[in-house]
Amino acid sequence: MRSMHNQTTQLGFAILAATILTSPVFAQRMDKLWGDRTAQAGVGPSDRSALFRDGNYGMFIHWGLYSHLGGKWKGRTFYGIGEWIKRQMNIPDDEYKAVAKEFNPTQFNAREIVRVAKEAGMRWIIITAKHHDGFAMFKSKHPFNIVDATPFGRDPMKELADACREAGLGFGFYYSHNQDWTEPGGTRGPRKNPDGTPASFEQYFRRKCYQQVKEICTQYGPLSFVWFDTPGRIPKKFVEQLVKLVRETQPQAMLCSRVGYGLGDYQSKGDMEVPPRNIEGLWETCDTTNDSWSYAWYDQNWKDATEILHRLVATVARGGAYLLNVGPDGKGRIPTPAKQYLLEAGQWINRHPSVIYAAGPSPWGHALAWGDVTTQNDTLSLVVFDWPQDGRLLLPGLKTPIESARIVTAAGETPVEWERHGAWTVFRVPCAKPETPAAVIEIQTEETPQVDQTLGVYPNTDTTLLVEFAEVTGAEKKQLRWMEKFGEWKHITQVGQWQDGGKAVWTVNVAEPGDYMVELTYKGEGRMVWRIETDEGAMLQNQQNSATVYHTYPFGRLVFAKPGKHTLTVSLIEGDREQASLSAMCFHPME
Ligand code: FHN
Repeated sequence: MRSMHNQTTQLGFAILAATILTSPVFAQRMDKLWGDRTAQAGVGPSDRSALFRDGNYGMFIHWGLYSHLGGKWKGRTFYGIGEWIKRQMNIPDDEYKAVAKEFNPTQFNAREIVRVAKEAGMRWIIITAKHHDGFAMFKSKHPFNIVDATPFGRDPMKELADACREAGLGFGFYYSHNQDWTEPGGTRGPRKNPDGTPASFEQYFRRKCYQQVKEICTQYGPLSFVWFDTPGRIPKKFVEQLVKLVRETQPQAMLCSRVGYGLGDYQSKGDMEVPPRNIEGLWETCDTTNDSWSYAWYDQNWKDATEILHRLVATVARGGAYLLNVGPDGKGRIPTPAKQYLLEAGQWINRHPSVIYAAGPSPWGHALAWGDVTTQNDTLSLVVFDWPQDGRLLLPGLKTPIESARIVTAAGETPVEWERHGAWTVFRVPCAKPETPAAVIEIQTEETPQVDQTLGVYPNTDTTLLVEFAEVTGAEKKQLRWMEKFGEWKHITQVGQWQDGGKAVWTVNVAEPGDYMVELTYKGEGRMVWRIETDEGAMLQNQQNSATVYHTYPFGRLVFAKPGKHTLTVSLIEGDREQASLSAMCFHPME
């Protein structure tokens, strides 16, 4: 199982391909590309947002001419998100366009894709109608399209739209409105027309973008979404025209914030970003089943069912919707491992629909050590991935009286006893995990659940304290993101720029006194001495080496003498203060 905690640890072992990709400048550039990530307010409950708000889980599909290349050009592999192969491998326009003559996805089966999405528990599909390469996967007046330029000759978007409708799934299009690498005037496209005259963005917009958006909005029946991407520096007037067009032709369609200028209906987070704390309003995280969005022959870094569910549940618990991508290959088939893990996850969702659909966010505001919590009115669903071995599931901070508690499995419901110990509720559970990948305990509270959100330190489960939740003085708390190949973004909150006396302070609620092995996750340069102190006077100081990637280092044993609220302070005593970047502290209860 690859929990998100483990993933963070694993980041430490990854090799950074190019330091430029980690630079803040590059990350800022992505901010520009993803655009103003605010969204329009005022979408009410009975309107077009209903599917998005209640469905919480959709399928994203990146499929295009690049899928035929599958990450390989003239015998060389591009190790990055596959749909960028044209640009990253500098494939000349005429050679790229000629690929269309070989693109014949005869195994494409819209009904099969819809079956997978439906059985996976997804409530809508959004597919790339045109990506940055400029190739239209639908019948268009522009000749560079799948119906007119390939031997395939079918309109797969029509087939998929119909299949979704038939199966009762929402359907939407991704459209790259700003970048078009093969159309004169498109961003990053040719600067000149074939006759040598200069090409303008306005020209690209009028002749291709606007016309094609009209086509996708009028040829495929009602759409639930129009998902524009990478607005970059597109002038506002063009975005306004697209928004007007979508509103007029597809009044039920939701627009994501990547249309630009805050004109979307909901916020789209950064690629592959599951936020650590709850976010208000309508928002989505788009993620992918492996590293690439589109099919790449070498990419076997699949998320298994556990990881898919972990990320889905975490997103829903933070208040968002999860849009999970698959990249069908050049023949039109979803890769088998993606299918298998999605369907496995779907079986679990099918057993626990109320954990996902129309579920509210966790009153804790963040993940808990063993998993996460979603809600339906006064019912809390505790989704337990890391099942405690000692028959006690500990829940910190629930202030509202509990009416009933039960373990819910496919076989039925088993009542659970509980006791209150200070701010903690201890549920008496079987030592064996009742269900995999996650067990669900449903708690009915007597009234709307009220919670003290203080982070818990658990006596029977490892606890990771992210710096996201620390008060920081004399150092800088900042979100970092980077990619290790190209386009597969990693996100972390870290504390850097340590001044003398700088510190990160967590307030925690310790369930039981005891001994804990403490680890720190950080990166930097050379040896570093860190100090960890508690408000009880316990202190741990130790030296460890560092690396240019995040790595988790053991620091030693720390003792809590009394249960209850404590503060934990981490400071850098010696080491390169500029380079030191702390991301988390972890507590392992000692036997
Ligand atoms: O550049 C694209 C990328 O290829 C992919 O489509 C993702 C999906 O969110 N959007 C852009 C980068 O953010």
